[in-house]
Amino acid sequence: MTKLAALLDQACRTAVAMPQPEEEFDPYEVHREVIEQRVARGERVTGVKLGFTSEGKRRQMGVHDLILGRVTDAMAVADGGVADLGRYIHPRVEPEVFYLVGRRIETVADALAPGAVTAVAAGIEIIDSRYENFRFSLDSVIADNTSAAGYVVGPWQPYDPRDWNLGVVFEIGGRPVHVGSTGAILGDPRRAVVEAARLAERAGVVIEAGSLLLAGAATPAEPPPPGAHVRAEIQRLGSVSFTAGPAR
Ligand code: OOG
Ligand code: MG
Repeated sequence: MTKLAALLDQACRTAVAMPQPEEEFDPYEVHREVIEQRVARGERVTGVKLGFTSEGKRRQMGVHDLILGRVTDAMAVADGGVADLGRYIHPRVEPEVFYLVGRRIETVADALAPGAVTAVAAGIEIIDSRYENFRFSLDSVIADNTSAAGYVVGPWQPYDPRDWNLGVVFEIGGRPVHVGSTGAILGDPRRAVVEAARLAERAGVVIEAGSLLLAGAATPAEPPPPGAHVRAEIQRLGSVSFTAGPAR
C-alpha cells in the first residue's frame, strides 16, 4: 500500500487534516487503496459519486475536470436523522441528484442501455476533505476519494427521462442558501450516468446493479453550523433533510 493511502485513511479516522502529498502517485490507484482499507474494516461500497459536474463547484474549488469517488454504508445518514459532525474535520454540505443503478455498468455502452437507471431521488452529500484548509489538486482529491464523507437520500421516485431541468432549493437553518437547477449538472444530470461509466472504466471500477450514483452538486457546498437543519428540495423529486449534530 502507498504511504499516501495510509495517511489519508488515518486523517479520516482521526479527523485530523493532513498536508498535500509531495511525492508522485497514481490518483485512482491511491483511491482504490483508500477504499480497500474501509472494506477491510467491514464497510460495504454502496455506490459511486461524481464530483465537479457543475460550473459552480468547479469555480468554488478551482478545478476543471470530473472526478469519480465511492461511497460506503458507513457514510449513510437517515433522511430526517442526525449526523454527528464530530466525526469530520471541516464538513460541508451540498444538494445532489441521486440515481439508483439498475444494471451492472462496466462500460459506456452499459450506461446507455435500457434499465441503467431505475429511480431518482433528491439527496444531500456531506464532503470533508482530508487535506488542510480544504485545498487540493485534481489528483490529490481523487486520491482522497473525492472528499466523500456522508450522504442522505430522500424518497425514491420513478426515473423519468424528461426530468433534466428541475429547480433546486438548498436550505440551512431554515434559510435558502442556494437556489439552482439540476440542469447545472453537466447541462443535464442524466449525462452523469455516462460520465460515471467513462471514469469507472478508466479507474477500473465496476458499478454494480443496486448502486447509488451521486450526480454531483448543483450548487457550491456550505459548512453547516452545529445544530443546523439542512434541507434540499428538488422540484418533482421532493425533499430530503438531516440535522447537524454537535461539532467537536
Ligand atoms: C470534492 C468533491 C466534489 C461534487 O459534488 O462536485 C463533489 C470537493 O469539492 O471536496 O462532491
Ligand atoms: Mg458532491
